[in-house]
Amino acid sequence: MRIDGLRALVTGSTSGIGYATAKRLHRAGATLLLVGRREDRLDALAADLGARVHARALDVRDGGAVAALAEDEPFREVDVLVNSAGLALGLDPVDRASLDDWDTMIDTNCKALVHVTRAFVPGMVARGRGHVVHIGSVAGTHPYPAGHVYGATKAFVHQFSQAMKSDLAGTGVRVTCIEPGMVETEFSVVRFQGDRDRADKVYDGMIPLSADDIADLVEFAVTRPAHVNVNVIEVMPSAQGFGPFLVKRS
Ligand code: NDP
Ligand code: 8X3
Repeated sequence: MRIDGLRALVTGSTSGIGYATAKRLHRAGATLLLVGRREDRLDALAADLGARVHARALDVRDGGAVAALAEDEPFREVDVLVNSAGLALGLDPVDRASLDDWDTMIDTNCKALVHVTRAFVPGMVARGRGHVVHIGSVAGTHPYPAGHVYGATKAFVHQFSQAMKSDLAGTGVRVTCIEPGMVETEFSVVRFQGDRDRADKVYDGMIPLSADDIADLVEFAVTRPAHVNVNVIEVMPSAQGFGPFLVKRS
């Protein structure tokens, strides 16, 4: 499939994977519809990209704003939707983690993602073409200490994607869930509430994935021939692996 001429909406395009994906799809010829909260970043990216760009600053947790966006002219006909907006907050064990952080992760990674998807998929089905790409995580499949609610939100994204695929089979609308391991973006800075030193330590002494590595995979999935649906891509840095089962001995 060719990307030029398509309209691609990327949530979370102010940073990281969404930013790299927006740039990648634009370079391939798509018209970009950028969404994120930080208006200055959207303006800077739009200025950088030049033509074929529309941007809206909004919080994807605002269901009314998301529904209104789908009625807004440049956003009415979306061919490719990349749901990258999301976050992890905190790394405290389940008995000490913040309930507010849990709510924010659930509201953003799960509720907002389904609201955005629900706003744009009916138009795709009516036009008989479209592609929804969700950014899940290895954390949705492989548990790690203090990954509880973040991992659970990404398990939700995985299962929602797979079930969507069942509903949309034969409609011309494709669904892909890309599930990365460690990608060096602002992800850890956000997780540790702006503590850059702690965030940097996450990637110390190893080569993490880059946001561009993930944008590559989005482009790969979107450019397969129309009869090919890439369901799930799980990807990790070569230096990352899985932990052994934990056993607490008395
Ligand atoms: P970044 O922090 O660099 O980017 C997150 C993006 O999400 C920002 O553009 C941010 O924009 C946007 N966002 C967050 N909350 C909202 C909101 N309420 N409304 C609108 N936009 C929002 O992290 P990544 O690029 O790494 O993360 C992108 C996705 O990839 C997330 O879903 C994350 O869970 C997932 N992921 C990340 C991995 C990693 O190791 N980095 C690994 C696996 C998955 P703004 O603040 O301007 O609103
Ligand atoms: C982010 C990947 O391993 O930091 O989703 O949870 S991980």
